[in-house]
Amino acid sequence: MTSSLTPLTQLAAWQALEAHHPKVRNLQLRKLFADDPGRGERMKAEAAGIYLDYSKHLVTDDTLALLLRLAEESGLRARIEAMFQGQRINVTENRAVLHVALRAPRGDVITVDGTDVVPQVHAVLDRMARFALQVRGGTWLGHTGRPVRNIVNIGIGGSDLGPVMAFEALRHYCQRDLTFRFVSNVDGTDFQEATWDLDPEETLFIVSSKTFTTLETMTNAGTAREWALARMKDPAAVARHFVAVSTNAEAVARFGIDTANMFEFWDWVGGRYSMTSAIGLSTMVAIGPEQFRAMLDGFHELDEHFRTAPFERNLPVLMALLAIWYGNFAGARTVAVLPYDQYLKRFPAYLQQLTMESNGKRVTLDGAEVAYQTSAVYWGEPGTNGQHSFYQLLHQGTQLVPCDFIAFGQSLNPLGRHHDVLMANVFAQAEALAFGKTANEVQAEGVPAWLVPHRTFPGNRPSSMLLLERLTPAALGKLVALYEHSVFTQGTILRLDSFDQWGVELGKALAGRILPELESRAPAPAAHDSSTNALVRRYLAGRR
Ligand code: G6Q
Repeated sequence: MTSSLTPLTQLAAWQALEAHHPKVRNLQLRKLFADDPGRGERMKAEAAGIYLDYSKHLVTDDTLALLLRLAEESGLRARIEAMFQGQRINVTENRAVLHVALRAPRGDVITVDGTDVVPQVHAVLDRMARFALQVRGGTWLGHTGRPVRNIVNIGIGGSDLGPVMAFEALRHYCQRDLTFRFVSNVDGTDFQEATWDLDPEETLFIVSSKTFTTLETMTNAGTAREWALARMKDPAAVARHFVAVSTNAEAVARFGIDTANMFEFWDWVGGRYSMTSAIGLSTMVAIGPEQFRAMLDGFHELDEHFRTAPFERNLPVLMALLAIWYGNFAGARTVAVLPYDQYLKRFPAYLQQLTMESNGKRVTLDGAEVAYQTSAVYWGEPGTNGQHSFYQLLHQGTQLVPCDFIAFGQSLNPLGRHHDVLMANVFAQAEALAFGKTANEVQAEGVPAWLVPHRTFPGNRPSSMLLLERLTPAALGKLVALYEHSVFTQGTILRLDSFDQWGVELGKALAGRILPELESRAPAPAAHDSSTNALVRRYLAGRR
């Protein structure tokens, strides 16, 4: 590292990138491809079964060389090692960051404060597997002796988005005679709609909460207990119908869940990095322990790639460097994530938390205000649906939106011509974005002059293409790990603590102050600003 004291924007590589930008600001993808017929073959990287085509980006070999220098000057290599070695790199919470230990094979050694955590990880995985097999085999009986058939995960944020995304992504591998539901929102509608058709005697709740204090989760868990006991009457039923995933055994016991039915994890697992911990219990019940282990192996393969591959062939590093290029040098503010696989319909929502809660920060690790862009806004929808909605803006709007296309060579549901149609579309979209259609080309088709501007596509719109063979549990693991490490790389270069989330606290605290006013039906005069006071009064008037 040049020096952690040298501000990022003063690093030689950063300054070189600034000097380089004017030289490439007018790059044209059409020309780049015409001048270099091998570009599409050359600008690719492949590892762990993921093929990344980054040739349709507005960069030259020089741009990439400078970005790679930036990674070196930012001390990325040392920081990766610090993470893998269990150092407390989450400085504002004084914690190690070891989601990589959750997928380390048995026998690996990863220590936190002198203790090897890998045996603990596998002990919990083994307990999860025993439990999952009981539920899947119909031998986990409810209080009235009937097998559990419905599994409801209650959790929010990191304790929901991973499980629900993984369930949707891996539906193909799920045991179909079990029903899975996910309740996260404190809006009672979420609980009501998730449970209205379920029989409490056959329903098991997994209360997933690292802290076991989260308002939404505890409110939903309390409602679930009432719902179950309204039918079964006997408080002893809680032991058969509730299990917990948490780091807080005391609070779990206080809730009435037998701690023998608690699956633990550790403070070195961040919420949004927790889907491979016991937070993945619903996933394991859904797909079975063997497939869950295959998913962990996929994560691990990508972890090892990230740790060992040279940066110029390192997929997460390349993706992160491109993100930094667009956010800080090319003026992009958002990234569209466009999976061409219906099973990945919740993947963009999952990535929103991973990316924006990690790097949506405005101060560096040492508290100094940043003088550059941090995280982009991530958003997206599966293709081809998005094509009939917001792609208009991607093709002809005024904003630069780099796109991540994700596609699979083989379909899990090979029906007729569907998959070829799907893949033709994903390739075509990347092609259309990059190369567009000129006014001359439009004119040549006989389009009347007045319509030509409307039908012209400027092109030159960048995208990455991530191609994988098949959406298996392992492939999902690789894909998630790819983004996790890209986020970490961006956070490292941008000098952020990618593992805290202080930005969620203020709203929580203010809600805690407003709630008593709402529940007591008594607005506290002048408790807030005039707008909030008026809103509280109006709401309470409506309640009467
Ligand atoms: C994620 C965040 C956050 C967290 C939820 C739920 O990184 O920490 O989304 O996962 O607030 O917290 P609990 O698991 O403690 O209920």
